[in-house]
Amino acid sequence: MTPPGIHTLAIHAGESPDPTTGALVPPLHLTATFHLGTAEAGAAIFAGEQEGFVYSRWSNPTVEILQRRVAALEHAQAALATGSGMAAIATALLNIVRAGDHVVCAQAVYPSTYHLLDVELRALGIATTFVDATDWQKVARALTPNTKLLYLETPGNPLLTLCDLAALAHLARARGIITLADNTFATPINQNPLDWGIDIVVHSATKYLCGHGDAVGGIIVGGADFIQRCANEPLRYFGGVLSPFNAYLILRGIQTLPLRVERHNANALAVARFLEQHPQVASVSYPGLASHPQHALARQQMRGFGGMVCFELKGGVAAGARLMNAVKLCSLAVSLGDTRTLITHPASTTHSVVSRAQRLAQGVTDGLVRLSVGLEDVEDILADLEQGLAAISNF
Ligand code: LCS
Repeated sequence: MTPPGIHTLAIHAGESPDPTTGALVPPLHLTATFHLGTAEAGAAIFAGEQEGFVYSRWSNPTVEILQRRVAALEHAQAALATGSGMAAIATALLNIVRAGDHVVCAQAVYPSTYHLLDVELRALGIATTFVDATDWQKVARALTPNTKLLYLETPGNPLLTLCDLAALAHLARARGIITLADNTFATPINQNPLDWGIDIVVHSATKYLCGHGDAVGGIIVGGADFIQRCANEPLRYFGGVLSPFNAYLILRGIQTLPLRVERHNANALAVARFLEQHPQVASVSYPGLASHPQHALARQQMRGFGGMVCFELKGGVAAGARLMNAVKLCSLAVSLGDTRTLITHPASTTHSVVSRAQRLAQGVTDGLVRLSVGLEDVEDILADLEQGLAAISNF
């Protein structure tokens, strides 16, 4: 039998009708604890001799359906849901590195990830070297005998630079180094890092997986042993678990993920093309544009180019502020992957947690604007940007 298609998996993977009621929609199990049955059954569950739910910090049936579904979409053996994208990243990291270990991380990653490695984990004795991971030779030069992990994000937040997943996975594997890729921007619809040899994938499920901007969550996917250890050690004891309620919302959102991503891809390409020819715009970054320096790599490792677009206004930071105050349909808000089009100015928001020097080294200039292109009619998005850009020159 041919394997199910992506829309079928997004709707059905990991679920079956509820055995007690027949409910077709996975029930929301809002319970902290579970009846253990008998003293003997409870002891057997605790001893690991029998399967069973005990406590929702350990596992929860609604959360487990989400985990099975994302594992299927990412072509992975297993997945583990967490309370946020940062909890997914922290849990995965704490399952890999110990004091004395070294991490090599792509320079262009979500700034809170940068901070987690650069400040929080450094304080625990874990050193990180940040490199331009668009160039595999720079990555190779940064590896040391105690490098345990190569951390990647592709496309990177917010500049949309890419890492060559196959080349970097090959480089790391030859040296026994674990590879991890944050696939939040691409989604499993546009890219499956495990298929290119990456060991572990993380997502902020807050974004496209949920898709409606109403829940914070995260997920780690990878091999069954790795995921089991994440569940039994860092997640259980540091405690960054996902609420069953948020798992329910994210599961609901995932059913339309392939449909939504298709439209995010189409709307973002149209917006990128519009911006590229606009006289107020100095440059546009979108992996789907021929002008993107890694467009060939994008075509090779991605099936679609995503909903995120970045651009630099000729008028710099002042023009950016005017644009953000002039737009009406686009919402001035952080986060991404929502149905709504969101517009941000990274220098004053997401990237304010890193120093200006680090921000500039990452290529995040003062006048950079980031768009999470939503699912509205593209004509309406373009009209709003047009009038917003006109307001800059009319100032
Ligand atoms: N990874 C990436 C690529 C992200 O963009 C974010 C959040 C995270 C991980 C963390 O996920 P969270 O804990 O928020 O679920 N990115 C945000 C952004 O660009 N604006 O606001 C949040």
